[in-house]
Amino acid sequence: MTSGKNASAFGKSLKALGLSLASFLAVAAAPALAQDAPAAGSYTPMKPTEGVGMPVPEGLGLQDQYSKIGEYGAWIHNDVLLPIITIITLLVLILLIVVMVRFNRRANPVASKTSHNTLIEVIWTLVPVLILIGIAVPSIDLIAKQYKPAPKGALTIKVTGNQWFWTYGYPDNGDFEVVSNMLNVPGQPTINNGVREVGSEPWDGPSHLEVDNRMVVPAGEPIRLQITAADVIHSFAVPSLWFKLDAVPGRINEKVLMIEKPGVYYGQCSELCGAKHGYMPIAVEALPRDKYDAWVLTHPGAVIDGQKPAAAEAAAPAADASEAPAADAIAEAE
Ligand SMILES: [Cu+2]
Repeated sequence: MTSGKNASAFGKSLKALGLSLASFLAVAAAPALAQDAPAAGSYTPMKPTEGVGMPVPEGLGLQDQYSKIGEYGAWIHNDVLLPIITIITLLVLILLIVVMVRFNRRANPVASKTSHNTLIEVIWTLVPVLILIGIAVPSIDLIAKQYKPAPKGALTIKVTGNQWFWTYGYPDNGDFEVVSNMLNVPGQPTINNGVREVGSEPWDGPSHLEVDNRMVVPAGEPIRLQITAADVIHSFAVPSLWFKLDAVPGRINEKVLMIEKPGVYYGQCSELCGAKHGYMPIAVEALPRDKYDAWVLTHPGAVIDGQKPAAAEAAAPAADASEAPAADAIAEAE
């Protein structure tokens, strides 16, 4: 009995010792883990969705748009310009056919001597003027919206075009830099410094568009892209994000990039920049803020700007309202 009691007491104290040892280890390990965390964020590249942010076989027209400005631009193209140009083209074609059939020398031997008609002259002056005004109003509005500066708290990313790859700098996240090369195409010579063949990882997108290191950005918040070039003129262009801006050596061009939902969006250099101009694709991976921060932390020396997530939440509805300045929304959130 006694020995049993002693044994259970011994067991209890051993258990207590074990518990305290475990809690001691946990406490000791916690700061170490917390310290390790910034250097060891986690990131697995996102698998692109077929047909999203990339060209499709036999595709006609604009790619589907994944930014507010892109949706607006696509609307102007598809619902304003295309119908107008179709109607005008058909009208001119019909008029030509009517003239050829009804007013040729055989069908109409005695030509009319009419040389002026005030009503018709007013109509064919006024109608084109009205059409041009109808095109100008949304077009100028679109240009103005495209070049609206980024709100004050927006994340800045530096894009540099090089012969023939892109580098992406993250000054707000500790100023690390990502070098982005096209992946090798199986059976073809290595074009750039691509480290592996396209298709060798499950998240690889189309060949000639996929890169070794993507430009990772947060989705749903305005990003200030500052674009320049190191050697010759390049152009940073992603069709599904309605984004194209020249990269000019010695000069910084700036434009807001705002991607509505997470995904991978592909583009290419769009300025003839030398022999391998066709082999410097752009892959933009938009991630939710928390996943973006985790990606940032995979880089040595990376820092997270704690205010940025709040800015993101505040900026998203402001961007929806399109007229509401996002900077004010960010200031309010702060
Ligand atoms: Cu280029």
